[in-house]
Amino acid sequence: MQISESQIVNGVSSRDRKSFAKLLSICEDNPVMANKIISRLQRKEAHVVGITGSPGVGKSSIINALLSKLSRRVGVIAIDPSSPFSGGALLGDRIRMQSHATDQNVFIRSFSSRGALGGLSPSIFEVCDAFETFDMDMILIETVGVGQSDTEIANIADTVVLLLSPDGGDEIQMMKAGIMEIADIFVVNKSDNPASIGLKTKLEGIIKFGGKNIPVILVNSITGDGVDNLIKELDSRFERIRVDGTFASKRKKRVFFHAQSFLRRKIDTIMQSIESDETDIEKIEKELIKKLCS
Ligand SMILES: Nc1nc2c(ncn2[C@@H]2O[C@H](COP(=O)(O)OP(=O)(O)OP(=O)(O)O)[C@@H](O)[C@H]2O)c(=O)[nH]1
Ligand SMILES: [Mg+2]
Repeated sequence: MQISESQIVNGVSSRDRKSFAKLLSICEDNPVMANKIISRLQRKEAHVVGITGSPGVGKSSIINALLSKLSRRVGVIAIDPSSPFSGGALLGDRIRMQSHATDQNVFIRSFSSRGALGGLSPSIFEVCDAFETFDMDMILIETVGVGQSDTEIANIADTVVLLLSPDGGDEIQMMKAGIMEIADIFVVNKSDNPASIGLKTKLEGIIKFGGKNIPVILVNSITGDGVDNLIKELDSRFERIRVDGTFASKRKKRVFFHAQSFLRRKIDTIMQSIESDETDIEKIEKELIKKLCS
């Protein structure tokens, strides 16, 4: 049965999960319609937290641990790599977070990154806005964790949490420069591994050397040890950035990045409809502009 825009608006306002799920699908398939529906809904400014780090560092596990301790409305956006080889990882994420799937205050949705750069989904901005219309207090985004190109999360998140773990060899050495720079909070996960203390000390040394003041928190995502400290740090940061203007300026920039992502998607869609055997770039450009303006 076809569901109308007004039905979705009414459903989402009254916290109906089916209507919200439908809105998320629209975000993926039809950004124009999604933005239109979102603009008709009330939005709450949630704390948008990006969780990033190398594959296997414990991103899904820490989200699971956070969900167990956060007694508030939380949305989870998990980005699955689109590669067919990572089917196992996707299933793992679902199983790890499954225990929270029936919690009325939690809404978890996985999205494909569909080959988009930056380890995020092309519809991430619409999806994040949509979660804010569903009365969420916090939105957790798990990135694919592809390393170098994983810095786009800073364009959308109010706070970026970078996870490291001691079992990945010399992780700091392997980290690409850009990813270290976008972190607002560092978490050394897998604190049950004794090498985690050394990693924390090393990281603190690097941060101090760089003249920065970024917290490093030791966590065990399986037992939940240290997760309370992370929640405290997240909450105090959210309070701080709302007072000192960082939040407002990040949100302003987010609108720009949203527009950029929206227009890229639009151009991509038009390009797919242009004759692929056309070899004259100027003609292709003219055709694109004509379709963009129509
Ligand atoms: N010992 C220990 N193992 C952990 C901890 N946190 C996560 N793990 C394990 O590490 C493995 C990877 O955890 P995930 O949460 O799937 O890691 P991820 O970063 O989400 O992985 P991808 O999504 O595939 O990039 C799993 O086998 C977890 O059980 C921890 O604190 N201690
Ligand atoms: Mg994961």
